Amino acid sequence: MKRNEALALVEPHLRRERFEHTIRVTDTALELAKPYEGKLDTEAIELAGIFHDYAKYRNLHEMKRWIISNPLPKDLLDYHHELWHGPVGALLVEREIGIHQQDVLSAIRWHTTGKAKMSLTDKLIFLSDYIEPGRKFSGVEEVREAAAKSIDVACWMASRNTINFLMNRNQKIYPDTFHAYNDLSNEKDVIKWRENING
Ligand code: DGI
Ligand code: FE
Ligand code: FE
Repeated sequence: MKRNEALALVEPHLRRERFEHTIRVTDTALELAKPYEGKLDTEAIELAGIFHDYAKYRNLHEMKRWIISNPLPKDLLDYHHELWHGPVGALLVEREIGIHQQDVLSAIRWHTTGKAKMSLTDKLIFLSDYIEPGRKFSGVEEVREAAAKSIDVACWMASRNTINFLMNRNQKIYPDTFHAYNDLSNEKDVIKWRENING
């Protein structure tokens, strides 16, 4: 599927600012993918970026029904509904758009929480969603700088910042959010970064 065709399919499902965010995420992911050209399917990255927030504005009752009636983890229902649009999005992108590529669906599915053992494509979408130029999170600049050197360190920081942010607001943390953080902590660049900081 070509970029413009994909954008035309997603646009009616998103508000203007979300559509613009979608384009920035896609372009950030393609930029971060450049050093891996040849090892990565850039069309998969592009499609995952374009469709990552496909289900963002779906009706909550409808999303709940999708989770109940499909093979998705039921514990999602015990957590904030903000976490539903990734897994439900992957399902709907497959059914409604007809994209069956597992690497695309996986990156969409895990883009909010992350998970242990993310693929490089999963990581690039997860990270680009966090650092795209429109994001103003506190600490985002440090993550942008890290991304230029190590995708793993930058993903680890994004997941650390999200956990800190949520805990400071007394929110529950979905297990896969912690799994992403712990798993990334074992990557060699992250081990090195932590050793430098902790002395
Ligand atoms: O859809 P976007 O706004 O582009 O970004 P996103 O898919 O990363 O969703 C962002 C929200 O999800 C953000 O407010 C943080 C929240 N989030 C991520 N992990 C967790 C979480 N919220 C809860 N309650 N628990 C989590 O584990
Ligand atoms: Fe999202
Ligand atoms: Fe997003």
